Amino acid sequence: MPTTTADTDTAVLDLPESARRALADGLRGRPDPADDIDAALLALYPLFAALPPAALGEIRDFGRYPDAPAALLLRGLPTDAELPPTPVDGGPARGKTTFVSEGVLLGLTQLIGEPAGYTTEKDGRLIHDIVPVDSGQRSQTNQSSSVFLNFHNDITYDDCGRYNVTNPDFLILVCVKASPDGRGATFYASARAAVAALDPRDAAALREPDFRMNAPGTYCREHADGRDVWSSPVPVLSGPADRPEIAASANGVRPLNARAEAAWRALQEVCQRDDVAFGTLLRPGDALLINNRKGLHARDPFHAAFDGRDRWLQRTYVRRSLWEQRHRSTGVRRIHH
Ligand SMILES: O=C(O)CCC(=O)C(=O)O
Repeated sequence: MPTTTADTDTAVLDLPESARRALADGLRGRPDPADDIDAALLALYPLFAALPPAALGEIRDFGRYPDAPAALLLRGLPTDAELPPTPVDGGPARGKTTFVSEGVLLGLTQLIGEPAGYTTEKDGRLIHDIVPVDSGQRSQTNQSSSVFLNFHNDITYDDCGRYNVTNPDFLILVCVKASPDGRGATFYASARAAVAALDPRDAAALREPDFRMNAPGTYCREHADGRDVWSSPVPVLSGPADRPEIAASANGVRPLNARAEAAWRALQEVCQRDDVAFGTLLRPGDALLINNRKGLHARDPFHAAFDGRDRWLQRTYVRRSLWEQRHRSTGVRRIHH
């Protein structure tokens, strides 16, 4: 059974060695799933459905129930025996000859929803390589390394100007390589835990549409000629008091009045508290399942040498259903503008 940390709304689940071995056997020799994503998903389905029932139930619940943990750390997953150098350009690794991490990512994804890609994020790929990039070291993007990546949720900027509707419901991070300097911890602060720690006046102010959110840094750089792209005024918190939804851009939140400014600062402060945020240094064999609506995530700085040994995660964006974003379809299944 998972270890649940009630205050932080997170759970840790260690898979038994027999489950790791079964997945490792099933993933051995598989082709690159990017070659035919639906064929890969189909082949992965029975493999992951054969996980021990307690673990399978926990992962399925994570994807379904409002009262399930907001983040779930799975440990004891199989890893690739040999790895090429960590890519340095934010793109996929050249020379990866086994696809265990990709199989783990997609197999878990399929237990909670559908992998979804966006042309404005990693060129529409379904598997994202999260690696430090020299030119983005200090940016508020997943390419950064030398700065704290602020508490945020992942936004897929919607040209229709709708801020939150088509964001991923979940993201999954699989660790391929940990940072050699032992830093780069990932954090998750659930909205529920944050609200419980906030002054009620600040929580109320965060529910007002008094904030503008910047589009993701990669969107601004690659799709808006380096300009910021501010949303219309939106709230940070929404939904029922006992199950709030939260949204905040890593690349900038602009409070529109003094009350909103104070509340935004208070939120940043409580997210730094150990009793609010869950922190983990991801290692190979770990996968962190993140509910992108129930909470915000962040990452500590780490040293990047761009020498092929740097920290390397892989990520998928997961939608419960692809239906609500059909207006963004590129015509290629799963890929959206
Ligand atoms: O690198 C990490 O641990 C977090 C990555 C992240 O913030 C993201 O993928 O949005």
